[in-house]
Amino acid sequence: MNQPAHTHGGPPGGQQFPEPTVKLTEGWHSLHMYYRVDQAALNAVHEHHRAEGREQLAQILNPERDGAPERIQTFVASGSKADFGLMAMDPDPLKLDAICNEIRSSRLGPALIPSYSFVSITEVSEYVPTVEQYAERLRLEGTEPGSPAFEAKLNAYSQRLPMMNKQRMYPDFPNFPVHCFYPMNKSRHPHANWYTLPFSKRVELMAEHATSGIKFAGRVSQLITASTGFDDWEWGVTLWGRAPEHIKEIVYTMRFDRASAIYAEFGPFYISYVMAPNDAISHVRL
Ligand code: 76R
Repeated sequence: MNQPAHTHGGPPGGQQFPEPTVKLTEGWHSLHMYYRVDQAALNAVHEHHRAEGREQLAQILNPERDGAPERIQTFVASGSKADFGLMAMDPDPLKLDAICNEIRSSRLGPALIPSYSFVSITEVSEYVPTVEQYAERLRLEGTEPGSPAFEAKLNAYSQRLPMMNKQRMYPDFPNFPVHCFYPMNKSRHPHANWYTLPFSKRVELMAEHATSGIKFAGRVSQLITASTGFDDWEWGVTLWGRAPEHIKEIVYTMRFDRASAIYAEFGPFYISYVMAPNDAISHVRL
């Protein structure tokens, strides 16, 4: 009796659940959108509506505007899959969804055809070692517990970990001009089923993966967002490169990690160049 509304659906016995919400308890929603320009539809937009539409689009994509999502970045996409794209993150998924609706209902909307989208959320992977697991890893690698080297490495890791996890959950976008996106799965093939491997084996393979990835520090910045239950693939891989060749090199190199060589399946690759909204709008000749 007198059950408060927020216990709806809870088991008998009055167990308390948090208020239902579309926001994440921790982390951000993420949206990647790619658009193609329909030139015939663009030609049909009246000239002064077109100028107004450009302004509307620049404003929608402006990271500084009132009500902007926590993160938003615009890029121009190479090749025929898309003309331009955006990536946005926020605690509120409806704020991200609103961007698509604002673009569609703008003066240029009829000419901007979504050609690809990817919906995901941030996460700290279960394979990111805790400080205790990192100590164990050092020990297994032959660093003597209690030695100065051991203490220094462990200390550095425990200093770094909170910042690295913050960057995974609430990422800052790096100031790199090359943007690469692709979705991926870990395979469930009968002869290469990631999901039937014991956790200890997956940890070992992911540690090898991290060791090969870390060599690209300063040249490539990676963001892995999780999409199981949210989109058709299990993860979205976003890479930002200081220069384009690093993207090719990292994707090629990491294919030799056993975690990728044996278990990774990839979707389409999008390569784009980051631009301020107005520059992107001019570049694609809207
Ligand atoms: O610091 C750490 O120990 C974190 C280690 C780490 C994890 C847990 C890590 C490091 N990754 C992790 C998780 Mn990654 N990553 C990819 C791809 O193209 C391919 O072959 C695969 C796409 C790249 C390029 C890449 C880069 N990583 C993951 C996961 C989630 C797995 C899960 O949770 O089940 C995926 C799908 C994935 C895929 N990874 C790194 C990199 C790089 C460059 C690093 C080292 C740099 C860093 O730690 O910031």
